[in-house]
Amino acid sequence: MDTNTAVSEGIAPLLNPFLLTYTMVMSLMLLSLLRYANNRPAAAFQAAPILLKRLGLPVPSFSSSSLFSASSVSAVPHSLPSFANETLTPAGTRMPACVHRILTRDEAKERVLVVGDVHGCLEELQALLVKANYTAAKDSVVLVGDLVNKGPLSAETVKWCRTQGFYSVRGNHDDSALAAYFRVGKFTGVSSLPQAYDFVAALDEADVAWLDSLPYTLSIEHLGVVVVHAGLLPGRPLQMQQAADMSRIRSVKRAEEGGEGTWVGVEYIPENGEAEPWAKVWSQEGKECEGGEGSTDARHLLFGHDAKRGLQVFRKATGLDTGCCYGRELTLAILPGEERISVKALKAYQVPHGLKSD
Ligand SMILES: *[C@@H]1O[C@H](CO)[C@@H](O)[C@H](O)[C@H]1NC(C)=O
Ligand SMILES: *[C@@H]1O[C@H](CO)[C@@H](O)[C@H](O)[C@H]1NC(C)=O
Ligand SMILES: [Mn+2]
Repeated sequence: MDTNTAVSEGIAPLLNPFLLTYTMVMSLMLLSLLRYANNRPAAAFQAAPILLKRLGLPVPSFSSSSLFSASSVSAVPHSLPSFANETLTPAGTRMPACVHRILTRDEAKERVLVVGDVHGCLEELQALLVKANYTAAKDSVVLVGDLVNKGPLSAETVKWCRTQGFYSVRGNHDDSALAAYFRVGKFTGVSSLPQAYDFVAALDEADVAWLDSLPYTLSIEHLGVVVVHAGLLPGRPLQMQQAADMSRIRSVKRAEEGGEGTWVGVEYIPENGEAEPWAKVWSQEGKECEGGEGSTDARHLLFGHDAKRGLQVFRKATGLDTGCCYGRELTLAILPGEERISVKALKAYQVPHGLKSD
């Protein structure tokens, strides 16, 4: 057989009118499916068998639910609205679309690893996850916020945590990074940022969008846990908590107004007993800490932000900021259960100076 015959025999089946029509119909169907799937992936796969049936073609046996579990479909995260009605964060950026995120049982993997303040210490974070035998298949990671500033690899930490699909709540430093990026709040009108914020130039749009999406709290309801960066005011329902308290408090003292059992948050650690660790008050027995309907009191809080006090273990709250950026340790809690593990910092990246910026 000569070359020409071989070529024409090879092409001939493609010129068969039935096959041509079939190919065109399939391509058109695929195109419209793709367009549909772009907006509603689950719906497209529910629609697919109907289209196939109409065209008299065999319907594959898989169901849409086996392709898309509840968690992979949820573009809109599970959340609770905030009734504090704030429009701006304490740093002057816009409030996140979702202030109180709920991590559902379907979304959470076998273990949930809750990590203290990373502050750019990416190498220590990776070493800590190795020590915890982290695998993406079995573990969800939730960070207590303050991914950036003080340590060496702020932008890299944001990028890595985002691309790994980690969850995080929002810390005061994450808020500040956004304020620096958008030149709002204390960065309004600033043309060249302070050197400590050089890293924001290395954030791309996806990194910024991810930071902007970070909620102030993340509730893992089936584990009975709420993650927050700094703390919550005792006696106040979750949905009434304010961003400044959630991202900045270390201590609480009795309010002069508002009656018995009303607390105000403060950022400092008092020497003279005029205020107490918020987590200690939160953990006290008794009615004054109960927040009524929608209260988080029955749950255990995991938080960071307070490197000076370091690991804090109270009955209903555990503080995980063990000062990695100051040369101490990075710590994570393994849920469910009580286990915690830590790694030592590779070096002291920063000397603690005052507490306001922890
Ligand atoms: C927030 O808005 C809701 C709905 O308008 C209102 O019921 C609630 O009292 C507001 N909260 C505060 C703290 O003003
Ligand atoms: C990680 O795996 C090693 C080896 O199997 C084991 O000894 C260690 O306890 C595990 N650590 C954690 C935190 O699960
Ligand atoms: Mn902090």
